[in-house]
Parts: sequence; structure tokens; C-alpha cells
Amino acid sequence: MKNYIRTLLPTGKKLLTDGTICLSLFSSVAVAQKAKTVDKRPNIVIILADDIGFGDFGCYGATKVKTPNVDNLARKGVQFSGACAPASTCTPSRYSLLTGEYAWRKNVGILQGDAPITIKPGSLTMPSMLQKQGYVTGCIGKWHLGLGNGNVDFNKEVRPSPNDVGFNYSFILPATGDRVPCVYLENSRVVGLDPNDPIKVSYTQKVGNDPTGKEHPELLKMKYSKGHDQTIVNGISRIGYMTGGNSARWKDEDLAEVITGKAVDFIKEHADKPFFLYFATHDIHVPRVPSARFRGSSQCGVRGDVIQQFDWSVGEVLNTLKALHLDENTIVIVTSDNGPIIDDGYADGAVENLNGHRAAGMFRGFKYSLYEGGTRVPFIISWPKVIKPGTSDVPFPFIDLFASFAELSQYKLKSHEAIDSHDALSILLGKDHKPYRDYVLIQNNNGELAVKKGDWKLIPVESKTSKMDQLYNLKKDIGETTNLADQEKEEVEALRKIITDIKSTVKN
Ligand code: NG6
Ligand code: CA
Repeated sequence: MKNYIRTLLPTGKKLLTDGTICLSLFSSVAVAQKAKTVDKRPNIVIILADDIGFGDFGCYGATKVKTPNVDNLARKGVQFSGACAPASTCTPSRYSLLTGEYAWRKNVGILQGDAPITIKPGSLTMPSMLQKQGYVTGCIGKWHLGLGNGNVDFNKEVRPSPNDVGFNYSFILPATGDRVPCVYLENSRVVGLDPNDPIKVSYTQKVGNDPTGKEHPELLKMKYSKGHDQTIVNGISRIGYMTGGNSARWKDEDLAEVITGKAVDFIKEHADKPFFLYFATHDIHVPRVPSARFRGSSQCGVRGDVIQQFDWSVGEVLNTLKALHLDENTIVIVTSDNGPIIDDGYADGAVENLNGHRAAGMFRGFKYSLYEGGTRVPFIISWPKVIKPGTSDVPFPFIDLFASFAELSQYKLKSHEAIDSHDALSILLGKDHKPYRDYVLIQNNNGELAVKKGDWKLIPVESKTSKMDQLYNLKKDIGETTNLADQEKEEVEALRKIITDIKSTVKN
């Protein structure tokens, strides 16, 4: 892997070996603050893509799509080859990122657009911790962690919302682009709602008279391939039924521009304070509907076009930081919530136009899978003032960002807070290159687990997606082609015990 990544990087990029100054710099900043001097805490921006795979950026080997902004960030920061999402679908992955807790502990899986909130208001989250440490926090883009307490009424203030779990500001898509309601919420209220045209949402039965994709396929500008045959919004049929809220409905073509604009505004408005921005793009989730500017822009169809649109969003954020002279002291992370998928329910030509593009790189499997392709994601971190350019092949599950930011901002986590997150700050800063975890756990949407330890990975038979134990030596066989479970029985049992032990810690 290391060699693979190295050969992809521009020559001259060196591994960072000593980041000692970075940590002491932060401590001296804290002292300086007490002396009421200028606040030098770094801003933190996480740009979380949706469904972008390990092989989807130029700096990770893609040639059919151009991602100059992401590639440039990688040149200036640390590019990881061993990073993974905690889960191979969105909701559990994001739940783990923001809470520092494995989502399978709470049976958190993909949610519908009217599902209640999964994060308990009042519990410590990454943003609420950073708030305590003096950060202004913003959540922009895809939420998909539930809203309200059940029977949510989108015509009223929708609480609890991101604003109740640590964010000072939020501008969100409630769930996914392919789920109703297709409206934005800003600080817990639907944007542009006409009270005379109230919104109604259901995932069980049709509401109102809006046509569905199933009944009226002739009205569709994009056909569905699986599911996605319910209410038609903007010529695209979705998961779930909605009626009303016509003035508030988004246009898929404008989505990237709208939310990127909000991210830029948030940075501008808070330029004088330390801020934390969680910018969760809709790109490149389905439905993939790029703006006119990006339609047809890549060499691998619409999926490539929206990757290039994502890259533009990254560029807008970076340009804004630069224009405000915030670029040196802002940590920017670019990563993805889970692995890639080519056909995710719409017949958008992504499969036909792939043109040899390998979305999951050399990994086996895709989104939803416990194979590496399901969770192995690109991960780039930059902080020009402190981090020297480099690469890292340390296994790094991004559930560990929580404890790492706690360390960075000098918040002492209590034993019940962010219980599954480990401090990896020195890895993130490129200071250390030794594995810091005993093992790494990943899950699929059903809460089934696989475990990686040293060179080995076990997908146990207990996970229903596997009919047998599957043991791979990731060092020798990164593509998970040769199952060694029969030859290495002791290894299998040792890894199985890790899963059994951690599962036994679940409190009901
Ligand atoms: C699935 C949807 C898929 C996508 C996914 C959530 C069907 C057939 N598939 O149920 O299109 O919306 O949920 O994706 O409906 S995620 O990235 O948010 O986890
Ligand atoms: Ca996703």
C-alpha cells in the first residue's frame, strides 16, 4: 500500500517524521489565550463526501475524472491510504463520526426522512465538545441522522435538530437526496415554506395527489432502476411520499451550489472566531444531477461529473479560506462516509459510462459491503501552519477524529464520552507512523461486524452476508481474493473473540 500511494504522489513528497512542535504550539496558544491575545486555535473544516470511493480522486489514481482541488490539498497535507469509514453506509458512519460511538451499539442504520433523531440531545458530540472549547459550529449539507422525536411535523420548528446536538448553525437536507421531504431546513425550519401549502410526508402510504414514479414513469427525467418509485419531485421519483411545500422544494441541479454557498457564508461570518464546519455534501449520492456546468464534464459519465462538482465545492471552501487569510491555520479534512456504488437505484448511465474508472481502487466490494471497498475511503488532512506534507499508511478509522480533536482542543473526555474513539492526533499530524490501535472494527448497515488486526481481517460467519468465515491477509492480499480461514484457524478464533468481547459490552 505504502508503495502504491507513494507512486501516486508527486515526487518530493516526504513523510513527516517529527510533529513535536505542533503540539507544543497548541499548548502555548492556550496560554496566549489566557493572556487575552489573538485567538490562534485552528479552525476545523470536515468536508464529508457521500459515496466517494478510494479510487475516485486523481491523487488516489483516478484518470477519468479531474480533481485538481482535492489533489492540491493532498499535496499540501497528509494523504492516507489506510483510513476507513466506521460503516459501509451513511447513517451509521456519520453517527460514529459525530458521537465517537459505534453505531451498532444503538442499532443505527439507514434512516428514512421522517425518522426521529438518533443522537441524544445533551450527550457529548464532536460539535458540542468543540463548542465547550470555544468553537462556533456549523452543520451544512446532508444530515441523515434523524429529526424530531417521531411524527415530525415539517411545518413547525423541527426539534431536536442538529442545533440541539452541538451545532450553532445548520442548513441541511434532512436525509438523502433521494428521500422525501426534498426541502432544506435552516436552523430547524423548512426554508421557503408557504404556510398555505403545508408539507405532508409518509413512508407508508401515498399522501396527496402528487404523481409517483411507479404510476407515471412518463413524467420522469431520470428513470429508477431499483426502489425510488414514489413521489416525483423535480422530475425524479424518490423514496417516500410527500405533498405540499412546493415553494420549498429543492432543484437537484442547484444543490451543490446552494450548500457550497452556505458553507462559504458560514466561513465568512465566523472568520474572526475559531470555527468548526461540518460540510457534508450531497455529492456524489444519487440522484446524480450535476449543474449544467458539470454535466458531461468528466470522461466517465454522470458519476464522474458529480465527482468533479464535488471537487469544485472543495475549491470554493479552500479559496474562501485563502481570501480571508485563514488557510494557514485551518485544518481541512476531505473524506467520504462510505465506499462507492455505481448503480444505487437510478438508471443514470453511470454503469454504462464507467470507461474503466475504478471507483473502489484496488479494493474488493462497494458501499454496503464488509469487504474493504465498503469502508476504505480517501482521507486527506491539511493544516499548513503545522502539518508538513506527507503520506500515511496507518490504519485510521475516522471514528477516531472525535478523541483526536478532544486532544487537540484540550478537552478531557470522561469515561462515558466518545467511548469507541481513540486519540490519533499524532498520526493525523503526520508525526507518528506506527499503528496506535489494537484492532479496527467496521460494520455494515445491519450492524454486522468485520475486524482487522495486524495483517489480518476477519469477516465472520456470524455476519449474515457471509456464509462462512472469511480470513484475509491484507498485507499480501489487499484485494481479499484468497480466504485463509481453513488454514489459519487460531487466527480466526482470536479475531472472532475480539468481536464477541466488544459485543458483550453493549448496554441495553
Ligand atoms: C438505500 C437506497 C439507496 C440509498 C441508500 C442510502 C434503494 C433501492 N436504495 O436503501 O439508493 O439511498 O439507501 O445511502 O432504495 S446512504 O449513503 O445514505 O447510506
Ligand atoms: Ca453514503
